[in-house]
Amino acid sequence: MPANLTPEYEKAELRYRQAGSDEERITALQDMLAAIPKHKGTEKMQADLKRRLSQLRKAGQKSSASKGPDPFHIPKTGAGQVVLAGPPNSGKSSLLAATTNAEVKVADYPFTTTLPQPGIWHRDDIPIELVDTPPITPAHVPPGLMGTLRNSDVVCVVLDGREERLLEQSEEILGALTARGLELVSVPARDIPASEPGRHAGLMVVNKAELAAADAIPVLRELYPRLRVLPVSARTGLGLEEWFRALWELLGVIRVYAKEPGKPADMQRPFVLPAGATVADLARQIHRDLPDQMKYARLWGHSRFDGQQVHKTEALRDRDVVEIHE
Ligand SMILES: Nc1nc2c(ncn2[C@@H]2O[C@H](COP(=O)(O)OP(=O)(O)OP(=O)(O)O)[C@@H](O)[C@H]2O)c(=O)[nH]1
Ligand SMILES: [Mg+2]
Repeated sequence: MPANLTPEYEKAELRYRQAGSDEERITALQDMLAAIPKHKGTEKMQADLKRRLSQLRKAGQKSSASKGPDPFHIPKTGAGQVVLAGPPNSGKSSLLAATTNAEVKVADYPFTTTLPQPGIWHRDDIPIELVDTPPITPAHVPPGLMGTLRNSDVVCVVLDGREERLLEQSEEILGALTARGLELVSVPARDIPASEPGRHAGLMVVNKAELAAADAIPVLRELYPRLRVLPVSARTGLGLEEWFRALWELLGVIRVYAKEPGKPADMQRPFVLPAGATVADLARQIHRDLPDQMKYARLWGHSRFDGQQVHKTEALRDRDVVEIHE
C-alpha cells in the first residue's frame, strides 16, 4: 500500500536528516509522527519512528545529567527570533551591541565570538530577538550552529562592507548554508510552501557601510535577486531603522492591543500574533479558556467604525485594538 506522505511529513523528515543535535532529531521525529498518515500502509513506519524516538529519549536522559543545556539552543522570545550569521570580524557582535542591551565582546580580530548570544531589540513597541553567533568560514561551520539557524524565524547574513573580498565572502557564506540544506529567501516563513523545506526566511546586511565601496550594494542586489540586501553600520547607526522594518516585515506578524471594557488600551505592550490571526487567537494568548468564554469583541482599527462589535472569527490587522467581552 502506498504511504501517501504529506508535505508536512517530508519537511519534518528533511529536518530529521539535517539535524545537528539529538534534541533537534527528537523534535523532528515527533513532527514526523504527528504528520504521518495513520493507516495500514504506514504502520511499520510509525513503529520505526516510535522506536527511534524512544532510543533518543533514553540516550538524552543518560547524557543530560552530565552535559547540561545545549548552548546552541536559544529559546525564542519577543515578536520573533533573528539569527545573525556571517564571516569573522564582519560586525555581528557590534550590531547586537548597537541595538540591544546584551553585553558582547567586540574586537578587531576574527573568531571573537564562540557561542550564540541573544539580545532584545526594542523599537517603537516591538521587541525583536537578535542572536549573535560565532563566525562561519568556508572551512568551518561551528557544530550546532545549523540547528540555531534552522530553528530561527529569520536568518540575517552580516557581511563586512570594508572587506575587499566582499563578493567572494557572500558566495562562501551562502554556499556553506546551501550545502547544508538552508537556502535563504526574503519571504516570510508562512509564505514558503511546505514543498520547499530547505527554504528559510532571510536577508543580507552589509555592515560598516560607511566605508563600503559605492557599488557594493547594487552588485550584491543584482547577484541575489531573491534576497533583500541592506546597508547598515553598527558604528554610525546608518540603515538600522530600515533594517528593523525589513525584519518586522519578514517575521510576518502583527501587533494587537488588548483593552479591558471601561479602561484605556495598554499601548505599551502589544500582543504579537501571526498575520491572519483572529480575535479568538488573541483571546487564547490572554487566557487559555477565553476563546470559549468570550461572547463578542469590540474593535478599533480596521473596523468600519470605532468600537464595532465583531465575532471571534474576525481576522485582525496590525495595530488593531480589541476589547473582549465575556
Ligand atoms: N568602521 C566600522 N567598524 C565596525 C563596524 N561594526 C563593527 N566594526 C569593527 O569591526 C571589528 C569586528 O567587530 P565584531 O563585532 O567583533 O565582529 P564579529 O562579526 O562579531 O566577529 P567574530 O565574533 O570574530 O565573528 C571591530 O573592530 C569593530 O569595532 C561598523 O559599522 N563600522
Ligand atoms: Mg562576534
